[in-house]
Amino acid sequence: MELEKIPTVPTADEIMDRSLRRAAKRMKEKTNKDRANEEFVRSVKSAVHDRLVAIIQKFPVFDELSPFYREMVEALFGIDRVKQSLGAVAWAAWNTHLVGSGEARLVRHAEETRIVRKRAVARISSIVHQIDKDLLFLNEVRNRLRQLPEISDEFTVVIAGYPNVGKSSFIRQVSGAEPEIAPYPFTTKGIIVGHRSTGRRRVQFVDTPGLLDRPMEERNRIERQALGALLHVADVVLFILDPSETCGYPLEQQLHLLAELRMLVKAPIIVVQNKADLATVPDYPAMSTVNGSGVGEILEVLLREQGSRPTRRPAHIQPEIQE
Ligand SMILES: Nc1nc2c(ncn2[C@@H]2O[C@H](COP(=O)(O)OP(=O)(O)OP(=O)(O)O)[C@@H](O)[C@H]2O)c(=O)[nH]1
Ligand SMILES: [Mg+2]
Repeated sequence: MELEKIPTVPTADEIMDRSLRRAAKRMKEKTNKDRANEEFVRSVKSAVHDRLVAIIQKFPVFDELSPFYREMVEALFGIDRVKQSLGAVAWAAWNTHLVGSGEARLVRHAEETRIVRKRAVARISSIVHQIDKDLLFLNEVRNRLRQLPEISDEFTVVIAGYPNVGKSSFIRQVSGAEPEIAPYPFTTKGIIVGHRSTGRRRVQFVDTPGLLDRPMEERNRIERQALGALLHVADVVLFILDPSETCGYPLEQQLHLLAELRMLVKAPIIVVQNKADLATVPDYPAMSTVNGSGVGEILEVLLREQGSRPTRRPAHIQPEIQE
């Protein structure tokens, strides 16, 4: 996946150190002292400029990402904020080029070429250090985007519900995924993917962070990742209720969230109540991921949907715009 290939974003100091080292090597090749100083400035300018441009080029074009991954970047960092930092890097590359080229011309005619050389390096270094925060931020983005799971075009079950209802416990039971399970909300903070083979086909299970029943604008970055998966990669949704309310949230709120998702999500939603070892309500099939009761039956219901779904494209490929 493209997002895995973004290389480390260097800090301002790293960019300067490397560029100066490269320039020093080049400088040694010149016997004339003035020529050597000019070569040094040109070399620093090019090295810094090229490194900055490379950073921008290695980031994906966000508008070309699939809706799911675009939604993930938006949820985690905000696409505009990332674009702003990339814009700052472009600004620094352009200014390095301008300042460096201007100073290199001055070196040639200067009385004291060494002084001009030092001034040129100081000016370029100042430009690069002005974007140090952007470079650090972009490296943070890079590190996080690399961890995003690969979503394939296999039949995909997205598991959703309130926090702490047993979503991760379910995916652990039915697939190879091993998410953390804990008796408090928001244990799962990102999207987790697991697989299960049924005959010749594989099913992809996507565990999501818990969602709260609240207005969209109040939802945090963790919840918005869950929505991204529900909206963009689900062939079918398994919505888990916890009627025992040991999750810490009333059943009524959980049902409100279900009603909202029914309006938002295009994929069919299958509802199940978990923690049947503690409590059950009428109307929904029941299971317990603790003692395993009902889990097999729910799995069968989910897999029945598999035959009726067309295969999707991989989530990292932008669908063509329909005329
Ligand atoms: N009694 C009982 N407890 C369960 C059952 N399933 C899960 N639990 C417990 O409920 C708690 C939450 O389980 P998780 O699987 O982490 O829940 P989650 O929905 O993934 O939680 P978040 O990631 O925080 O949204 C854990 O303490 C589990 O042991 C069940 O069927 N019965
Ligand atoms: Mg979880």
